[in-house]
Amino acid sequence: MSESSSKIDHGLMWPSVIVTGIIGLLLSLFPEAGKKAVDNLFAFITHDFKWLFLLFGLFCVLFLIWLGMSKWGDIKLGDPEDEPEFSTYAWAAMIFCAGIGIAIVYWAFIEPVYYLNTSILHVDPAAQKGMIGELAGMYGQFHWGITPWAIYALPTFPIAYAIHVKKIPALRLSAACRGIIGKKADGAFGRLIDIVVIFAMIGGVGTSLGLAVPLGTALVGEITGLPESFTLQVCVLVVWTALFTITVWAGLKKGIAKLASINTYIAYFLLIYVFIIGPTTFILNNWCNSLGLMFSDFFKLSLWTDPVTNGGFPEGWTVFYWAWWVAYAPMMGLFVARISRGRTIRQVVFGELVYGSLGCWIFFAIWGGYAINLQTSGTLDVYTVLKESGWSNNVTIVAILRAMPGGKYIFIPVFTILCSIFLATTLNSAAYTLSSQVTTELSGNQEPPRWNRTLWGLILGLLALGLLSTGALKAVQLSSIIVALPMIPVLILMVFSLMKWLKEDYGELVAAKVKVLPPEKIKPVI
Ligand code: NM2
Repeated sequence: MSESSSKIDHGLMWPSVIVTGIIGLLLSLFPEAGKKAVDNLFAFITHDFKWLFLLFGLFCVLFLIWLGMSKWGDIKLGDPEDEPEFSTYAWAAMIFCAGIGIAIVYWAFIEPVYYLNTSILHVDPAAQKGMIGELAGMYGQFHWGITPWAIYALPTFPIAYAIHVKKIPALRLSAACRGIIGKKADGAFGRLIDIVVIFAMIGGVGTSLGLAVPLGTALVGEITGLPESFTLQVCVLVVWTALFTITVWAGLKKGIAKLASINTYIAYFLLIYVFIIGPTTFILNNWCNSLGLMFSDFFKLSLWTDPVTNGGFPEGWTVFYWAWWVAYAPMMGLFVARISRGRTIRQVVFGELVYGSLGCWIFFAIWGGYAINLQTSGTLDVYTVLKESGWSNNVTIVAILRAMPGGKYIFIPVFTILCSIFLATTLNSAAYTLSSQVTTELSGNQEPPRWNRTLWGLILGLLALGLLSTGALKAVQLSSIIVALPMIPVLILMVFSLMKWLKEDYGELVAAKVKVLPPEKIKPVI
């Protein structure tokens, strides 16, 4: 684990650090002007490009299903004798934990609450209460299901093919575009791609931090009785960043990995807890129903732009989510590619889509179902709590948790631990990936320099501070949306690169392959 021979690519590192630092500072110093700029940009990108985000999401699903089912699906990501390094369970669990963090615990309770009184797909919430209740459950499954996981999975294949088959040490995404851009990957064009990727990661993490810090503050406030304020948020952010900095500095990488695995048990506990206090049958019925609605309307949901009334639903939700996953896609692609050597394209496509979606569906089915039931059963008017708190997600999440039996003394404290660990692990892997992106000559078992990882942690903290100063959820969402836009063409380039490589290497084999098993290989009927 030596750090000595690694070099920093200054041309990549400093522009990204400086630009992010300046944005963070400007937003903190001029929150009002920042908020205006955010509103305008948000409206512009999400409105003018919503078709692009939606089409891209659907493209990812269709392309991957085709790829997995086609003859290319048989191709192994590795040498013929390579066997998968991890068991399928461990592999799926690692993918899920790497891809999902604070975001799901944040949205699973609160997202359906918004839908309970919103006109979605032109259904009038006042006139069609039953339908709106059902859509509230369904949309959670849609927004956290196949499409987002397909967005995550897309870059995995070009990267994995580059690393395991072409043997290019593709720590950078420009290398995975080589099939199409060739030598240009080493020049200005390659650098442009890598800068887009770095900003995508920064923007995506900015959204996660921007959501997590106020939630953490609200939870700390609930436990300690301190009133929620911007100052308390800053304190929480500073403590979190400081803790993170100390762990990186002290080289507690193993410690963080351990914390991450403990966190999965905490998550299981909190899921089972809510499933049991239930109402269990409502949760199961509602989940079953949601999946039905989602599958039957999949194309309509995937492409709904609301072009005539422009009510803002696709922009505020679907487009935002797709963008957020796009922003995280390079990081996930690099990670999943690394752990997937020895698996076939088909195994990885369907493994990631199925296990990933299933994991998210369970969170939304249980926690989201619980929140919907509070409203529809008349136990707690969560929608009114949300509205009267001035659309404060945090106040509403705390109210939902407090309504549970044992909410205050069991669920909330454990939930707070869950959130803190998730945040630490997300911040840690982001700082780690960012610094390996700007470090050259890093071999497989080397770590990027410690100061560099710490600096990234601090810069991300500064960005979060800026986003929080505007006090606007839109600023936090925009952080992902703005970086995802240029990331889409990069991802498409990678797909072309992959297809070119596959045809070059396997074209003839795949075309000639006749798959008939010899009779002795057919298992006898018992
Ligand atoms: N995604 C899954 O904050 C986090 O949980 C990281 C975010 C892209 C919405 C992942």
